[in-house]
Amino acid sequence: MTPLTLVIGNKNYSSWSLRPWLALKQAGLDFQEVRILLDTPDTHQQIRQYSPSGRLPVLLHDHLTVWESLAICEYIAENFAPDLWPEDVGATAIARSVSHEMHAGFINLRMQMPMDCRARYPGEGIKPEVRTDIERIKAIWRHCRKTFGQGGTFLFGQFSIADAMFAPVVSRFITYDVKLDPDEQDYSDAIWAMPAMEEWMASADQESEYLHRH
Ligand SMILES: N[C@@H](CCC(=O)N[C@@H](CS)C(=O)NCC(=O)O)C(=O)O
Repeated sequence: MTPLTLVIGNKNYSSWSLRPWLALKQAGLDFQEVRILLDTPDTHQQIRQYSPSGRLPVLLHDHLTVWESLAICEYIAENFAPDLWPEDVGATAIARSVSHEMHAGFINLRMQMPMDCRARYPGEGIKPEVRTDIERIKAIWRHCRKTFGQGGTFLFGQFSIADAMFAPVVSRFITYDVKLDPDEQDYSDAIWAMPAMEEWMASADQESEYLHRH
């Protein structure tokens, strides 16, 4: 198979990079990782070498360059790992709906509670508009777990792209100490306990760059 390369940002901060990285790991695919440091004087120039949008992550495969985290996850599923979506067509439709909702939305949460895996800022960032985002995310988790989650510990039972899309939110909820009800906590724990998440967090711990985002 032609090698896959995923170009990502700093693991501590790049929530968009985590999503396809997790999908590749869960699919058991070998891939090379190229890491570009965010917020340096030549970040933009370096990203532009790979990414037509000037954003990370980017997947390089064969002659193709695929950008946008969700499009990369879709490419991985279509070409190598169809079980990254649920088997059932209806469940897949909802998994896609919540994945797109995450990809396109929750701007307040993303602005006020940026991913910072190593840090702990309990209670910071919880403004009313962020609370609205949090409540919607928790409702999605509860609905998916209750309706589709019987076959495992993830939103649709087995791991899917929907879980990859929400994994950075789990990290944010830990950093900012967002209180969860028991069902929500069980889901958060399931994501946090994934060996691939542990691997990402361990690498984030090793990174020495510090971006001042607060
Ligand atoms: N919608 C994009 C968002 C990508 C994005 O914003 N990436 C950030 C890193 S997490 C980035 O490339 N920032 C580069 C910069 O701001 O110079 C996706 O889903 O991939």
